[in-house]
Amino acid sequence: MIRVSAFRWVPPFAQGLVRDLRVRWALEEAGLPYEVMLIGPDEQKSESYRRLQPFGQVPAIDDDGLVLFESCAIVMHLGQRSEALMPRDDPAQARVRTWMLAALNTIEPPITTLNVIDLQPGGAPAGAKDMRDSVVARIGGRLDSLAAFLGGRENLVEERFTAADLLMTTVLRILRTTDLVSKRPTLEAYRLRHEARPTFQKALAAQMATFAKHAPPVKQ
Ligand SMILES: N[C@@H](CCC(=O)N[C@@H](CS)C(=O)NCC(=O)O)C(=O)O
Repeated sequence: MIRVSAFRWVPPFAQGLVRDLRVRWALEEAGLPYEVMLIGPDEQKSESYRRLQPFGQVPAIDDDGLVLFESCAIVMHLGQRSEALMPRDDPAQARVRTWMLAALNTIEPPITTLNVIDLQPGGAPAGAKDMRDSVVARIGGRLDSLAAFLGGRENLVEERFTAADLLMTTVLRILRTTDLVSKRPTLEAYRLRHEARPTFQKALAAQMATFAKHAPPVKQ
């Protein structure tokens, strides 16, 4: 049975975005049975968890002794096991891998930079405005290119849902507190279409239910 690591609880700004969602969603698409291994700050630092994920992050998986981390590597591994995520022929698989990496290496990095600026404790420092504007412009350029590539297509590769759409959708979601995706109708429709998949809804509901169950008591 595949075991996936996930956080017991994260603050609301991160709920629904934590990267174990990618793996849960892929497992739901593949129809593979799995169990979730919940961790918190203490386990993150522990030697036993670092053997699964050297940086103490989530997600990691243990697939009957095969230990993997990095959400992209995990979803690629699951793609090898299920045609629901990856077509079986080599050229099509190569195209899917290309777009998986484009999602995480080309689209996601400037979005991560924006998050670092916006999530500074106490808000972004005054001097960060120019840098923020330039990061937003970079994200906008990448999103325009993505929208141009998609044009009227529903999916990135092979005119069917693949692991490339799965990762790209989870990356676009990160921008939910901005209008960067919502003001681009092609991308907004793409995101909403894939988020409407029952497999995504099931994975998201499971992640959110865990956070609700382990929410810290509200201070009076
Ligand atoms: N590149 C890694 C990034 C993993 C990552 O950033 N995980 C976050 C949660 S979404 C985490 O564990 N953060 C806690 C930390 O970095 O200590 C992947 O895609 O798996």
